[in-house]
Amino acid sequence: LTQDELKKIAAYKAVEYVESNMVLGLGTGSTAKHAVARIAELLNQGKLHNIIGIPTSKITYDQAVSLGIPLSDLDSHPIVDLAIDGADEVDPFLNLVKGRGGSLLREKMVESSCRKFVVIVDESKMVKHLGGSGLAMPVEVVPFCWKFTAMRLKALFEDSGCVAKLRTLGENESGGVPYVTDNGNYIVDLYFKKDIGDLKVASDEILRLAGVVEHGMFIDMATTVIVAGELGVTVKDK
Ligand code: DER
Repeated sequence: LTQDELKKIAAYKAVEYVESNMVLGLGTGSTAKHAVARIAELLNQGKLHNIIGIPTSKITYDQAVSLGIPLSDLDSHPIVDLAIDGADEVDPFLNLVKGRGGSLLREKMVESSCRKFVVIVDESKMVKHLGGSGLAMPVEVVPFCWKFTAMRLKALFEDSGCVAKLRTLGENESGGVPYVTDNGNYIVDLYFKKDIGDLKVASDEILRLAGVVEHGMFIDMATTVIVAGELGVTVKDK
């Protein structure tokens, strides 16, 4: 099975939690894309009705519009029944790293206000500790003096050998054009040489920095994680 087939299997499994009349958080990324498509398919087959989607990014908004899923927002629907989204990393306590697709702020707004948050991943996303994989831990920051903020973020995690890099479009020598989020902010990606210890402490320290908008650690938020692997699908409940 290809990685995309595994993503699709996890996504379809998650959509089994969807019932008619639900307000649904629609996730962002290559895995969540399959869940959005599946929801639209069931709506069009008449197997689901009266669904309202709350998209977690402009790209998911566009996909849902193109598929005919009725949409609204958190202002009109502050309580979301179920959110389905992917993740970049999942630890044994179902804590997540998200945001490598750049949508972490709107995702966290939607997913922190939902009754049930089902995460869909292929098995490659499972890790022992968040941030230890050497892959990016995204932090959304205001563009104003982003270098100052990046320097302070790096200093927070000096003993974890932290490197802080502005996310740019295309990788070229001149550093390229800064990636701009749906909310008009920049992303500073943090890279750690070893895991960052207590996640809640790290989260509080990051969020206390004026200039930081949000980070990609989703702690104690997932209620269920669906993992699709070569040997089958595993459902992990909190
Ligand atoms: O950027 C994001 O938050 C995405 O949801 C990411 O966490 C998962 O994207 P993927 O399903 O394409 O790997």
